[in-house]
Amino acid sequence: MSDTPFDIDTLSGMSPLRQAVFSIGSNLGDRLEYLQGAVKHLRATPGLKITRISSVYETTPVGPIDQPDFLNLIVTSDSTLASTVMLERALAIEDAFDRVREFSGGPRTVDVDLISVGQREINNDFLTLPHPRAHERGFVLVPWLEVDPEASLVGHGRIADLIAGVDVSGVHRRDDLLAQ
Ligand code: PH2
Ligand code: MG
Ligand code: MG
Repeated sequence: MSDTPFDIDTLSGMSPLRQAVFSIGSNLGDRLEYLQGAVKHLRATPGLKITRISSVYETTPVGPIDQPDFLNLIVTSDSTLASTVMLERALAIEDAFDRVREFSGGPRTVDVDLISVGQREINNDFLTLPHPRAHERGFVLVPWLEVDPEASLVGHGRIADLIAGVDVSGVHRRDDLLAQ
């Protein structure tokens, strides 16, 4: 064991400082509690510093499955972690909340999605960046625009422009709820 504050594994896993964006959603159980818990775990992640947390939004489920409404929010961060490490962290946070998910796209206690990492474009079996559906999802774009009006999604353009082509009628800000 080293007596320095950094161990060699952490150092060798470092990447340049980049903005990493996460989307968090819940539509089962105490939805706000799950969002808050996921934010807390992201905040406790070494090598990742949260920069903004959006308002909480009540959102109509997107996709073919009939399921309860979601609460969604966006977290932006500055991170030196490799993208795969951030994805593993997101999955570990889901596990920490005993995520329930019967089938893909169905209801879940908590979903932590890695939306984008700087200008990185990746497509492999484990990870696709940017998230392949982020550009067409109001529940991602609306909260993201709120915290970063100048944001853009690599390969797709400015968030502000993407929103113009997306149905955002099911995305409602819940000013009575807060997850920090
Ligand atoms: N997540 C999905 C599918 N549909 N709809 C909303 N409104 N919010 C989500 O987070 C969401 C969804 C799959 O991850
Ligand atoms: Mg998802
Ligand atoms: Mg997911």
